[in-house]
Formats: sequence, structure tokens, C-alpha cells
Amino acid sequence: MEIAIQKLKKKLARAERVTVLTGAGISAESGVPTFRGADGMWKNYQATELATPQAFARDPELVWAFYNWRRDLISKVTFNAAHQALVDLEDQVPHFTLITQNVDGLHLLAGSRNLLELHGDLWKVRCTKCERVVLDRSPDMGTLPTCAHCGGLLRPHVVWFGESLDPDVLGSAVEAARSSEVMLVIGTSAIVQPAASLGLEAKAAGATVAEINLEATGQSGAMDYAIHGKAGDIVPRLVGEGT
Ligand code: BJW
Ligand code: ZN
Repeated sequence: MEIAIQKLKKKLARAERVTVLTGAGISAESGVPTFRGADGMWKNYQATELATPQAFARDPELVWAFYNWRRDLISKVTFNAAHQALVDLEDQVPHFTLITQNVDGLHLLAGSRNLLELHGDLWKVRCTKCERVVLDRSPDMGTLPTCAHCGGLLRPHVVWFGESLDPDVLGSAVEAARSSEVMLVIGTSAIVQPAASLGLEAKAAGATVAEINLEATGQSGAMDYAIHGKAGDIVPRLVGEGT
């Protein structure tokens, strides 16, 4: 692993175009639960069961309770060493794109600039009637929040299963992946499409691709480097001075 870290660090230091894809694992050390595994449980529900339009149609109060719980939790935490290291990397690389599946806002809080939020933003709400999107950082939006403009039911401005990603955001992400020399895939189970394909697209286009994850994923074998450990330990070592 030490050799892989040193080799990858050298490649990163020389690269003109670097793209990074992050998932819930990068925020785990900040205290934000991931989606899958034991960590992804909320009361008796799997987090992924609540992040669907069907769940919201069936029981919007339950889905809002889940999102209010996450808003409250995330409002109390901050970015960690891995988020910070990606800001430092952005400062060093001429063409840097950070693609995140996370909706927690911690990359922005850390100071990342060229950021593509594939699955939306927990701190924005959207009216289900007039489609207006509003930024609202209240930790608790109430039981069934309504639109100040038309009175329609508000929903989180995030992408649920079966919903399309913003085509402009996705297009930019695919372009950044395909044009990168080095791509890092950090803290994602690499299960959810289309995000999960981005690292493989970069690889197919000739990039050096590295996974940084606590454990092996279904994509580890396709990577040039699969480095297993905590993002908060590994990412700063890839970017920082020294070893
Ligand atoms: C650490 C760590 C530490 C922990 N350090 N690492 C092709 C084939 C099959 C199905 C589909 C397909 N194309 C589309 C689909 C359907 C579906 C899909 O992918 N389903 C799969 C489950 C099979 N995709 C969609 O529906 C997408 N829409 C779409 O494609 O529209 C067109 C279309 C529709 C239908 C059919 C075909 C086309 C939309 C996906 C939206 C995902 N939304 C969510 C919720 C967002 C809002 C919210 O946050 O509330 O996004 S679900 C959830 O999963 C969330 C995440 O962003 C996403 C990914 O999770 P992530 O980040 O990977 O987290 P985990 O928990 O899974 O993994 C954490 C990892 O971290 C683990 O590996 C740990 O080991 C690691 N780790 N601590 C380093 N300290
Ligand atoms: Zn409205």
C-alpha cells in the first residue's frame, strides 16, 4: 500500500487534469452516516428505502422526518482532513474537477470550487407544484413544509432513485472523467448509476484510476490502484508534502 500511495502521489503531482469522484465514505469521519451497511439504518428503515419518490408519495411526513434528522445532524458537523486535502489538490492542479454524490455540502464548506453535485443539495428545497428551488438551511423544516410562493408541498432538492440527474451536471461530470489524466474514486460503494460508471469511463479513456475506500468494492479489480483505508488518512498523504 505504501508503494501505491507514493506512485499515485507522484502521478498526481505531475498531472494537468485531475478528476475526483466522492461518495458518502468521505464524510463518514465527519460523523455523517453512509447509506449502505449497518450505518445506513434510520430507525427501522434502510436509508435507501426512504430516498425514493415512491416513499415520498406514500408517506411524505416520514420522508421529511428522515431529511430533518439528516439536516440536524449535518448542521452540527464539519468537513474533515479528506475534504481539506481535495481543496489543497485543487490549488495545485491546473484543471481540477470534483464530482460528488453527496448532498451534505461539506465540500463547499471546506472551500472546493469546481464542484459538481450529482445528487443535488440537502440545503435546497423544491416545490412539487411550481418547481421553484429555494436555499433553506433550517435544521428542521417542520412536518410538511410548504412553498411560500404557491403553497405546494416542498421536497428536498435531491435526486432519488428512478429520477434523472441534471443533464448539464451529468454531462460536465462525464466530460471531466473522460478528459482526466488521473481520477480518484473516494468513499463510494460504486453501486449507484450513473455515478458508478464515471471511474470506469475515465479508465476506458486512458486515465490512471485509483479507488480509496475502507474496503474493496466491485470495481477494485478494474482500478490501477485500490488503496484501502480511511479517506481522512489516505487522501492527505496523496496530496501533502513529505510521505
Ligand atoms: C469509506 C469510509 C472512510 C465508509 N473512508 N471510505 C443501470 C443499471 C442498473 C440500475 C440503474 C442503471 N442506471 C440507473 C439505474 C437505477 C438507479 C441505480 O443505480 N440503482 C442501483 C442501486 C442498481 N439509478 C438511478 O435511479 C439514478 N437515476 C437515473 O439513472 O435516472 C435514469 C434512469 C432511471 C431508472 C432506470 C434507468 C435510468 C438516480 C440515483 C440517485 C441516488 N440517490 C441517492 C440519494 C440522494 C439524496 C440523499 O442523499 O438523500 O444518492 S441514493 C444514495 O446512494 C445517495 C448516494 O449519493 C448514492 C451512492 O452512495 P455512496 O456514496 O456510494 O454511499 P454508500 O453508503 O453506498 O457507500 C459508502 C462507501 O464508503 C462504502 O464503500 C464504504 O466502504 C466507504 N467508506 N467509511 C473511505 N472513512
Ligand atoms: Zn410553489
